[in-house]
Amino acid sequence: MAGGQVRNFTLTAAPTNLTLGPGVTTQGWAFNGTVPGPELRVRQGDLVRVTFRNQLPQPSTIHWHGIPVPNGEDGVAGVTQDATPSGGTATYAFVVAVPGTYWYHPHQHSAEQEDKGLYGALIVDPVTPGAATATDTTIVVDEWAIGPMLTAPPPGDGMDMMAYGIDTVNGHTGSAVPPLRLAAGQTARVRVVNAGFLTHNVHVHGTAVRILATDGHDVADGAPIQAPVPVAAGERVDLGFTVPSGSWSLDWHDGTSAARQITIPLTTAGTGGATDASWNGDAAAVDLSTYSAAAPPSTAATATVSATLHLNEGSSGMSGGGMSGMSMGGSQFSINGKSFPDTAPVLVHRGDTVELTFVNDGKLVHPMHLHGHAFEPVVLNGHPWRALMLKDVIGVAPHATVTVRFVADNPGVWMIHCHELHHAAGGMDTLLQYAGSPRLATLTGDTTPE
Ligand SMILES: [Cu+2]
Repeated sequence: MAGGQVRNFTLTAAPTNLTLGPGVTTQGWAFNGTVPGPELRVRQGDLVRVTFRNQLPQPSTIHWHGIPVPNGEDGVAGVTQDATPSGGTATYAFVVAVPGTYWYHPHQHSAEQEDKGLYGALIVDPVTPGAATATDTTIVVDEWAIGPMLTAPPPGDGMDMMAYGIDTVNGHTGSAVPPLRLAAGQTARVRVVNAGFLTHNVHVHGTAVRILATDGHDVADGAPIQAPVPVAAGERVDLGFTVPSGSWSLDWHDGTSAARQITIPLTTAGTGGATDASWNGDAAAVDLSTYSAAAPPSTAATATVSATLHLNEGSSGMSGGGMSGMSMGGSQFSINGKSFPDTAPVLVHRGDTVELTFVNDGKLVHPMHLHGHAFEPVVLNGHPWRALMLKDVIGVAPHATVTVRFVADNPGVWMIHCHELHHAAGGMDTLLQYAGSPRLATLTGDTTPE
């Protein structure tokens, strides 16, 4: 790898008055005064050194989502570090070995802290550039619960999530969403980061797109598609397309009316900048497991460790209760019948080929995230996954069974959790534990990674 540079950044987390759109204001929390926080743009091989200044009224951390950092830099309160106290400062340092689209957010009280606006993109450019793209745009999508009725994040999905009535892209909603100005015939790359709790299906009207990368990792020679592309909570998808002339736009089809607020007009230079006003909130999204790409799935060695994780709403002793009647802070989300921290860890040795099978026994989508590693989805509901994709989040639909595979090559103690962070806060978390790796921090006092 080419010699890297040392890249220094300072991220200050503090309460911030936010204006998301005309008349839409909220008291949020932000990095360096903006939502999203500053985009950290670095090059493969760089040493990234971040000074974190915590001016929040509570302890916090920063997690580098998708980057295979050394365990001690992972930013998980109570697992890899003690949270940085209010008024305190911490330093993170890690080499970015893998190019792609990543992001950062707290991992202490994250259902609350990330929800208030603490997130930003971390883009790693490759040492050897691929095909040139004329434009490279990052879009971070999120939902907001704004209104006099709500004083805290709601505990679940369904009715509770109806409180999330405002959607934003890059911190803007409605008429405050700026148009993307592109030239017809240009090759465009759009990096979509989902910092919210819901799956959002992104759709570029007026042209076919290719999936260039999932969760930072290139997808080789993917087929062009017209349908919306699903992006689960915590997930990233890079889309590539040739900018058409005429009317078009980028919008979202995820079954919520709030998605209407974040249509991005795409203004083609020289054509007067018409936008596509059509909107079909019910358009079906492409099934990523059937996406075709030139590179075949890997035929990795047989797993040396296999674990099955049954995901459910309601832990043992609470089954049959459904969502109603469950209270915030209880153990309403489970893995194999237990809620974190009582869940059983997945035990591995360095060099193991690990297969995790997620079985969704519940009624809600669970976007499952693994820290410190990228995995390859290999089987969905008994059928082989068609295209080779490396990912760190996978949306597991109700009643679905998904098997993912990875090599245990980054020793430590790592979170495996649902990235619908209300579910994580309710206990849908466990640990990937390497033999011989010390756990660097413990859950004490106010510490909670979710
Ligand atoms: Cu979940």
